[in-house]
Amino acid sequence: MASRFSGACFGAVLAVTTHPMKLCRFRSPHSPWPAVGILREDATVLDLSSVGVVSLSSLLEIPDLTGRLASWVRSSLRPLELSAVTLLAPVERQEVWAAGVTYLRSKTARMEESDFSATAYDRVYDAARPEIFFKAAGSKVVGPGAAVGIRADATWNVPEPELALVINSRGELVGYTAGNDMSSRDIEGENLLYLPQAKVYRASCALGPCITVGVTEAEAREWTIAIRIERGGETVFRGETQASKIKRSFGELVGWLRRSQEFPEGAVLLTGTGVVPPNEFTLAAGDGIHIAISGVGELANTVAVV
Ligand code: DO4
Ligand code: MG
Repeated sequence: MASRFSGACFGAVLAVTTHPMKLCRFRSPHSPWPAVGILREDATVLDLSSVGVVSLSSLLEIPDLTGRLASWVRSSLRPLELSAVTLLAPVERQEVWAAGVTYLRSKTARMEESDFSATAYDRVYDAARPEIFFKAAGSKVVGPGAAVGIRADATWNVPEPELALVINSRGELVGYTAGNDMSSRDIEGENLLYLPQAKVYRASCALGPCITVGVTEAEAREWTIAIRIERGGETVFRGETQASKIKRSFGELVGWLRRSQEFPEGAVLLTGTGVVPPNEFTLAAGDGIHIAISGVGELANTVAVV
């Protein structure tokens, strides 16, 4: 059964359907070009290039997306084994933005790390306008299995596991993926004006492994966001939160993102972190980061100094 409705909130149009499906970008030995596919529970991928899908961003513009995907699933597309393809970040030329201090845990952690900017975090948590910052050009985003970066000039580095909202050019919230908003806490804590340097550098953003479509905001808010960090075969940090703890609605966040600007290719919006490792923890080269969002899947990356 598919239920569908749309509504406007802060200028954002939210299109929601039931019928979750997972979309991915991948490279296969059959083509030199990245392709878009449907990732299935049986660990196979349906290559949508055979039905004329040339890009993820154009696919996300289709009005009855889940209906169209269902019809392609019913047609006899040849499945590829997941093990035979390489998953790529599910983003093309879309800009990636990030909301911050959307969980109480994030506000508390930022206030601890900084002296004179503590009140800024305190205020933005309760302010009408959320913190939203530019995170990455789509072309710079790291995909599943690749290395995320820690800055060579930073001493306190952490991953930020976040639910990411995927919107199309009309501002419709069409899907969800898992994201890592890598951050240098020493740089951010030294002075709030250094935030772009703490957040935007080589390989500072990872997304994947897929985009789940056909899920309402209410359903996505029931998801769990978990992280595990491995070092030398041992788990050195594990944490978990719930998307329901995000203070603002997704419509509100998307609405603020779209104020006075357009996204002709669509955009991705990270929704903030609710898991912060203890203050004495910092990432090291070679660590493994596993971010799992129920409803999306696991995004796994290694860490490299960049
Ligand atoms: O204000 C600093 C960044 C906040 C952030 O990235 C988060 O809360 O996830
Ligand atoms: Mg963040």
